[in-house]
Amino acid sequence: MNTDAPPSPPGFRCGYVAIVGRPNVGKSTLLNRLVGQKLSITSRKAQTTRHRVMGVLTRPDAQLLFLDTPGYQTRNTGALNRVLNRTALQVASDADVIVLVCDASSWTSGDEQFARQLPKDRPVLLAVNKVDTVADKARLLPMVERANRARVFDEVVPISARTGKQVDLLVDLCVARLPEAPRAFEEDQLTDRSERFLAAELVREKLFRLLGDELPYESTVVIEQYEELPRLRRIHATILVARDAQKAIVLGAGGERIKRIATESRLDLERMLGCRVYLELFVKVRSGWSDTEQSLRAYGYE
Ligand SMILES: Nc1nc2c(ncn2[C@@H]2O[C@H](COP(=O)(O)OP(=O)(O)OP(=O)(O)O)[C@@H](O)[C@H]2O)c(=O)[nH]1
Ligand SMILES: [Mg+2]
Repeated sequence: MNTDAPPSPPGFRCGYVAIVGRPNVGKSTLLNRLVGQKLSITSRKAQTTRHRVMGVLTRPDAQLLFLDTPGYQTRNTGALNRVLNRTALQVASDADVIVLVCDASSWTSGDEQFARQLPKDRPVLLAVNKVDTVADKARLLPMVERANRARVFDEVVPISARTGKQVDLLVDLCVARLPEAPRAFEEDQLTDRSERFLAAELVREKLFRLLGDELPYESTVVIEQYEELPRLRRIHATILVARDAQKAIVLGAGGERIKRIATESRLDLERMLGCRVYLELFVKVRSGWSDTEQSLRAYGYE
């Protein structure tokens, strides 16, 4: 928090808004829409997000500190999954306002189970996302009724993170529930994450997007070297997998796939950083890196 910030106008509000929910409901897409820039990676696969990512939205009357979280999963029980679920609940319990995102197609037992675990003493807004995929909006009513049986939500807002529909309304409803406080970050600051972190995440996104169902769940990206030069970044990154067979999948026949991952990552990085990027990408096998919470911590999983 910045204690040197100039005084904010009277009545100014500032606080944390946790964005939580099951995997794949559109939390990261929503965060990016809220701040108007891609900060958090997205894909069709479950549990794309693995770290808390903050996005700052500053308005004349308020500063919202949105926290994107890993999707809360009830199926897998491994160490990585445990850590991701814990992050989601921890962020929710530290926030001033909680936005629970669900998919407009249905309210599932997974949503139900997660909703019941959220803190009882905090405002929870239900964002029913992907309404662009529902032609008959009357279908949302029975779903919202079911959701309200799990807990009483302070507000229910149908939104589309993809088109931006009603996202402004969601922001207004969050602002109304934030405490009065001066802003915590500079007006032009968008996130608390470093370029280096965002670079690793963009590579991981390509891995998630370019590998079909054979994507090894136990893969991650480590930045080995990150050199900031004028109008150029020189980055060495390693994709870590747990087994030799997974390495072969990531490399692809004749190294085709890793080449594509590298090219698409580089183009995205250049767009994000606004400068040229030189990216070298390696694949390494490190068996057991995701087996224990201790080794997960060594790779940046809190
Ligand atoms: N049609 C439609 N698709 C959406 C919308 N929001 C997100 N999606 C898609 O849903 C998929 C999952 O989006 P993400 O933002 O990665 O979901 P997430 O909740 O962050 O997922 P995890 O990080 O895995 O928990 C992506 O293919 C998005 O493009 C929406 O409003 N409408
Ligand atoms: Mg996500």
